[in-house]
Amino acid sequence: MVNLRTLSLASSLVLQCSEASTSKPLVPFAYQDIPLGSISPNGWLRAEMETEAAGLAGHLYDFYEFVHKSSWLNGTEEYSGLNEAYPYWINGLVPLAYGLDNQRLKDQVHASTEYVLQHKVAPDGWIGPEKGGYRLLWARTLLFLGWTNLVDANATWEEPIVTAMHNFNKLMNTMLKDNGTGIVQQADGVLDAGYYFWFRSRTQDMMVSLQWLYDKHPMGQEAMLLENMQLLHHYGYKWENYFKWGTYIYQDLYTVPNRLTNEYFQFLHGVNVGEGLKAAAVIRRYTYNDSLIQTAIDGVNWTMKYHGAASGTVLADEREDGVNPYYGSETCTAVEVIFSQAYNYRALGNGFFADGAELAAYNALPGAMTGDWWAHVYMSQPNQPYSKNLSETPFYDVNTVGQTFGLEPNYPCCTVNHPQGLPKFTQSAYLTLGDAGLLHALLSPTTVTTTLGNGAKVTVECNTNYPFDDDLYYTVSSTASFDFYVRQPGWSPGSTLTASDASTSSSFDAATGLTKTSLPAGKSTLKYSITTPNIRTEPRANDTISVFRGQVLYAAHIGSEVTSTGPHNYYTQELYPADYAPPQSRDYVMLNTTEWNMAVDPSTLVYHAANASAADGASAPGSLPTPIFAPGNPPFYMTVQACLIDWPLFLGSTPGWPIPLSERKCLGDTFEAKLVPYGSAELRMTELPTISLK
Ligand SMILES: *[C@@H]1O[C@H](CO)[C@@H](O)[C@H](O)[C@H]1NC(C)=O
Ligand SMILES: *[C@@H]1O[C@H](CO)[C@@H](O)[C@H](O)[C@H]1NC(C)=O
Ligand SMILES: *[C@@H]1O[C@H](CO)[C@@H](O)[C@H](O)[C@H]1NC(C)=O
Ligand SMILES: *[C@@H]1O[C@H](CO)[C@@H](O)[C@H](O)[C@H]1NC(C)=O
Ligand SMILES: *[C@@H]1O[C@H](CO)[C@@H](O)[C@H](O)[C@H]1NC(C)=O
Ligand SMILES: *[C@@H]1O[C@H](CO)[C@@H](O)[C@H](O)[C@H]1NC(C)=O
Ligand SMILES: *[C@@H]1O[C@H](CO)[C@@H](O)[C@H](O)[C@H]1NC(C)=O
Ligand SMILES: *[C@@H]1O[C@H](CO)[C@@H](O)[C@H](O)[C@H]1NC(C)=O
Ligand SMILES: CC(=O)N[C@H]1CO[C@H](CO)[C@@H](O)[C@@H]1O
Repeated sequence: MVNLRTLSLASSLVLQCSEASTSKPLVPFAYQDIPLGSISPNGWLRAEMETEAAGLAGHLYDFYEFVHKSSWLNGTEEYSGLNEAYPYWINGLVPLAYGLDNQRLKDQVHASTEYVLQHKVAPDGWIGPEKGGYRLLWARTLLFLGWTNLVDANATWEEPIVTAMHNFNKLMNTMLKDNGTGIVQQADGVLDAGYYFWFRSRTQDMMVSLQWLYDKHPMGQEAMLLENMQLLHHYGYKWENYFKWGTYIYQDLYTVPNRLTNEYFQFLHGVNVGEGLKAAAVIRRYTYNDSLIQTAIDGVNWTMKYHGAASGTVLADEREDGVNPYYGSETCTAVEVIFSQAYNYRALGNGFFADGAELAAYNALPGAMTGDWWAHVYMSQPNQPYSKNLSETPFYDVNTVGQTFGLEPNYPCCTVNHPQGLPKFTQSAYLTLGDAGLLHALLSPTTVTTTLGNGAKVTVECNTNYPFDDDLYYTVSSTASFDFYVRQPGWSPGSTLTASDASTSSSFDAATGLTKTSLPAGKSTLKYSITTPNIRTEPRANDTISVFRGQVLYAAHIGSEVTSTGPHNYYTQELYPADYAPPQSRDYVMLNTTEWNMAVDPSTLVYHAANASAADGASAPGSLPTPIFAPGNPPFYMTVQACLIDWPLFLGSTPGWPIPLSERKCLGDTFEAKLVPYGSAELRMTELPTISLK
């Protein structure tokens, strides 16, 4: 059944397609990506990713029923009718396996992909199970993000995956033209807003893969790919309309009428927001509408200003609220923010996005994981002085165990979605510019080997303890001359790039924030030093501050008494049978062994780096403890003078708003508090009330 509205929409789309040349390229990325597998982590980042691979992410396929016995594979398990667990897994595991060149994980990726291609592709082009009877497009979105990465990394997969994706694209075209089947309704016209809601907020993530086909493997299908992007946009929720001043809800959501919250809920769900931050940049690629650049900047800027955490993620539990430090943030949101910020940087070239990607990768994500990467929280609170089954939930839509570290606290989506964060960050570390340029975009210890457009075969190895340290050491080899670029973070007042060959000079472009140097064929060594003030504070609500050194957020350390059990079932909250998960999978209770209700005097902050910087003239940094984000491991900390103040609990369960500055007075003696990197602080106070102790 096709109604008139659909027909008129379809005919106008046909008109647009025939007017445009079908092979008109999409708007190019500001900087081009480099295929997965060409960039690998070094130093502390390799240790983190190896810990991830040896932890929960690297063992989900072996035991976790929503992956191991997924209805996408040879099983029947799903945690919801969205059928999204295996697709989330493959989205994260492809870059983890190929980023580390980890054969065990590559074998899992290959075996499961082979299974899906052989058993889960229907004759009409549909891919995946229809458990629950639904044909929801959503889960395919995640599968395709994994698949496109796999094809880029390994050409063996190109033919079967590109074929399946084009066949699916044709089926999706008939579904979408049939009154939005698969996105707003089922084939029989039945609406289930609960399930359909999600994809309508997330269509840009499907467009990313359709654009990949269009750019790299169009097979003459440009017109249909374009029409599908337009139809997805037509039926989807429109982020570019929400990220408009006048519509955008910048207030704390608890202070606006419920009517508004309900009407806009699709734009207020934290994971939706994390994904939607890239929508404007994605849509611009086929609409050629440059006013979407400002929309993308505003969307990120307002989200972080009015609903953001100092750690770089979005406060939303699960709905956005405001900036109260007891509001929580899903681990899923952190990894989606990293992916969207990295995408925006690649698409638009504004360093603001790269800063955001680094901030979330170096703070929000590790702060949500235990050091061994076996347990994660569902909700991270900026002020989280204990992590336990709370007496009352302070969250909008999350239960009392949401901020405990475990296997699947509150809901399993973050169990299967957390793996993508670091691997996708790592694969975005370098980008190319034009035919002869290579850019170190997301500063990190990483090595890239690639061939540039001018034919130069280049390897750049970067050794660094950044973001803990300020020097990046590069060893470069190239078969031809090329231009090497490095990004300067937005908070830095300056940087120097010096080459071993003194005749090589470099120049900084303030508009792009990039320093460029032209390197000859052969070997070069370079040292990039970023001027980093030892202490940078940012004001937060109600006369509180967050403290940074460079890209590292520091939080007041809270001593902990840790106990653990085997994992609990998220739904029944009962313990799983003892043999359900590997013994490393634990659910934790972490209690404060000190008082947390402190105010600090910012003028007394002192930074301490035992022996962080390498000696002058060194060509590599010293090594850091492994894994760097385990509690107590980072050899960097700050001290500050503090005293305890009155600080009421919210609902008797969690620290509430700090009392107003005018009412703050010390309850006892002044003491020295210690601040540690947020990513290593499972228990922490991140938004610190200020007080004058002079
Ligand atoms: C088309 O979808 C809308 C809701 O999106 C629904 O109200 C309408 O009945 C559908 N029409 C047909 C012919 O299926
Ligand atoms: C699926 O599992 C069943 C029972 O465990 C087994 O008999 C069958 O061979 C499996 N099929 C595949 C393709 O792995
Ligand atoms: C590419 O995939 C094929 C098929 O799974 C596999 O045999 C091959 O080892 C993979 N290549 C690499 C470099 O991993
Ligand atoms: C371009 O995008 C802006 C922002 O969403 C919108 O207001 C404007 O109408 C669009 N222009 C065209 C020609 O579609
Ligand atoms: C973000 O918004 C603030 C104003 O609130 C403005 O000063 C700043 O320049 C904006 N950032 C970007 C990257 O546009
Ligand atoms: C958390 O506490 C509630 C009672 O407040 C209880 O029903 C639930 O089982 C507890 N969950 C866990 C995982 O201990
Ligand atoms: C832990 O915090 C609670 C308040 O939430 C406080 O009453 C208690 O004294 C603290 N524990 C210790 C050991 O300081
Ligand atoms: C700190 O010093 C120790 C012992 O001299 C050394 O092994 C380590 O590499 C140094 N760490 C850093 C980060 O320089
Ligand atoms: C107790 C208190 O002063 N709370 C304020 C903290 O800041 C937020 C955001 O500015 C205000 O809405 C609260 O009223």
